[in-house]
Amino acid sequence: MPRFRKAGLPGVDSRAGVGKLGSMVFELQLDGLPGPTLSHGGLSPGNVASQVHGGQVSRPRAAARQCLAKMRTVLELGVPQAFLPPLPRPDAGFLARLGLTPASAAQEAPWLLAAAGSSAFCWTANLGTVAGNRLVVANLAALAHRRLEAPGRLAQLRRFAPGLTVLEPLPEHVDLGDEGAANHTLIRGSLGYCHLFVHGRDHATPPGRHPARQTRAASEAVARLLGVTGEALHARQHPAAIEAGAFHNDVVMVGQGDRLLVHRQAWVDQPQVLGELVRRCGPLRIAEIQDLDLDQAVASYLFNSQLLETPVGWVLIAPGECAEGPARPVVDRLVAEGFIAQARFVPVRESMRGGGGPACLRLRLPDPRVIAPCLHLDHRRIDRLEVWVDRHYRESLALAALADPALAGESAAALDELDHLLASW
Ligand code: SUG
Repeated sequence: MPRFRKAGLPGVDSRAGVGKLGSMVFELQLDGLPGPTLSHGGLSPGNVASQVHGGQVSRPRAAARQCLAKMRTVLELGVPQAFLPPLPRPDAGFLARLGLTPASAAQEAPWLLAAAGSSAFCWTANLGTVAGNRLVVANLAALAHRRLEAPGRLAQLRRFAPGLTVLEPLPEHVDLGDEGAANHTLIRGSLGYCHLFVHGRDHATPPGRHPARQTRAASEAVARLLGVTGEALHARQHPAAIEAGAFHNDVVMVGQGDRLLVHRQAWVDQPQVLGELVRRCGPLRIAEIQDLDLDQAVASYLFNSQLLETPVGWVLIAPGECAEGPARPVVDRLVAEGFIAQARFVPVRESMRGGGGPACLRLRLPDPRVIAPCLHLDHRRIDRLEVWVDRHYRESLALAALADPALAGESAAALDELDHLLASW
């Protein structure tokens, strides 16, 4: 298992959810790897990038390579990094339950074929919500293609995360829709900590133009199951943010430790929410961004950067799209004001085409030891995974190819070889 200077974290406070040694806190970044069927299905209403790119030819090899390159950047910063193998796709069982085969779905219901082949599981911020060593798997009840992920991820965690108490997803109903850590952030200040849960609606909220995926009832249930009800603060997403395409809160906010980067229109009653966070946690470094409108925030995905505390200070791993355009001056100002020490711009363009930026691709785990050693990465293992990707992933993929039996065979062979590789690590 690769070694990290301060990654062995004794005495994890399970309710605070953070392991600490000295003054440094290094959470594990657990990234999902896109699978060989990565495609642009246009499957997510309210997700601007998904809608714009739906139907376009995808580049599975580039997608996986870009995600591995991002993991390499995180490693270079001295932060522990692990990955989760892709789930088997296309999900023929899903189609069979609908009386379809891949071939008949291609004719009769192409969107169901796209759902069965979707590689959306790579966005692991939606895998579940974590506090300490407890994790509630997200039911992702809002969308058909994402709902398919929970059983596979549950099985993977049971296999690869022996140190985690993994709890089953909430019952699958849209009024109990739970989208995982994309709507949850642990904020910690000198006086205490707070689990910030953000929902889009409660069960009585009339539907808007775009789905509000996370419900208040789900957030409350997750807080109960994690045992953090007393430390939970529930905020509601600003309807204008959802309208603009912030289908998850992590499209307009990222927080870590005592730092919070947030768009000015992220939540309803935002001044009160920020005030309550400070009251509970003590002084916080809050960068509430005024000079990007919601459309610019969604286009750049600035707020979907990873905010990392590293041995070289605070680093923002921002999407390549922020290197220029209106987000760039904001990043430069964050550096100038000392909110971060530096920014790294990572090209994750294929993921971005489905509405997934750097932060969507990772789940944070406070204690790196809960994940099996074979999934922890170092540069040598990333080299090896790149070779594996190049051997098994197609350079390009049209949606119709999801019905190609050869693709299913290639995908199964790839996962099989990966399994053997992991067994040797
Ligand atoms: O759920 N996109 C994902 C993106 C998830 C981003 N995650 C976070 N914000 N944490 C979604 O909408 C697109 C699939 C398609 O259109 O093929 C998709 O599922």
